Amino acid sequence: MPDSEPPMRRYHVAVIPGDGVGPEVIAEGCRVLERVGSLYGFQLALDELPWGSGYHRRHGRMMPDDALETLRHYDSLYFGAVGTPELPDDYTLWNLLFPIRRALDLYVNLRPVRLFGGVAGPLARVPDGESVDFMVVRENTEGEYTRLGGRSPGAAGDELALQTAKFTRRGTERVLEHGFGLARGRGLLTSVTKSNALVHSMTFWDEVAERVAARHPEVAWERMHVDAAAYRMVKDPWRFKVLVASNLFGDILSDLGAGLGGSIGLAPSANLHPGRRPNLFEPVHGSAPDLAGQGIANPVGAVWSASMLLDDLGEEGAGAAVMAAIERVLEAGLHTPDLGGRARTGEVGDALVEAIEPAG
Ligand code: GGG
Repeated sequence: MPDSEPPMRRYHVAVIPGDGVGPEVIAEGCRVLERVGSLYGFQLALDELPWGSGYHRRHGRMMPDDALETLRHYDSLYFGAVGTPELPDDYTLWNLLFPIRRALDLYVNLRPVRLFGGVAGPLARVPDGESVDFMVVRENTEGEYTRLGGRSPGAAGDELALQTAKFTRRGTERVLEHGFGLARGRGLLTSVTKSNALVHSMTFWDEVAERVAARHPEVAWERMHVDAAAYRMVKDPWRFKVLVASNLFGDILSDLGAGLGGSIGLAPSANLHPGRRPNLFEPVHGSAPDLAGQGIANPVGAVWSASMLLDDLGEEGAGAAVMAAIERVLEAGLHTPDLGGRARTGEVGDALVEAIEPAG
């Protein structure tokens, strides 16, 4: 009997390039995904979904009514950016990206920070033997980003706006659990709050952190206020390994981390419901309308996000090959203008595709 070939691994990925520079960087990410799939023996069916502000111009909404149901059938989601000067930012965000994150309950927003070789970061000196390489675990479905609250017109000068944060035991516990799990392989966990000022929500977070920490006695951990974390992230960022923070604090600290890494154009993110699919992968940067159409956006954040997507599909070898290609291209000095270089988006994409090494 001849040995029968195992069936080709095949994954369905919904690609939502979105607005601004999103389509430009996601196009490079798709080229990288196709190349690495052909080298590593799997097929990726990449279905482009033209949702976002362009869709809004034609249909009066950011995505179709059945969009969230459509997405559930995919193995993975690859997202570009959302936002356009034509529409209010809160409208575009709350009618595209946020509904997707919430409908799929993608409660972990994992944002790695790394200062690559060949990239001039803003830090004067990283001590020998240390490296800037940490993860921000951002709570992604509740916290400060809710629609709870409202505005009261009042008399002139007396207007009032209330914005209420929401912290549930389940929501807080599960994101901290994820952080402690990650820290097992990486070292110190930092739980970020501001419990001296936010006496209800953040003291609650601290209590939940104590409880989760007790289940992980092998993990070294600390509590830190967000202002102190911002300071230490500039002063000695190499001390951090895994930070877990609320939706707002995680959003802010991961942008600070992107600055430490040399450019927000390099920063990736994964929106995860661990153990479930589909998850969503997107560069941290927004739509950057000022750069759109010029062919100079940095595609590395989108391509690094594609590497995280591959890891999530169980194609870790391919994911590592994409990371190695990023390291080589940055080290060789092929940099877009955000990193002080002159390379164009497509040139960096070409180099990344070329730099992917076949499976050993
Ligand atoms: N690719 C990311 C993107 O388009 N971000 C827009 C944004 O403002 N996101 C807010 C968030 O991540 O919560």
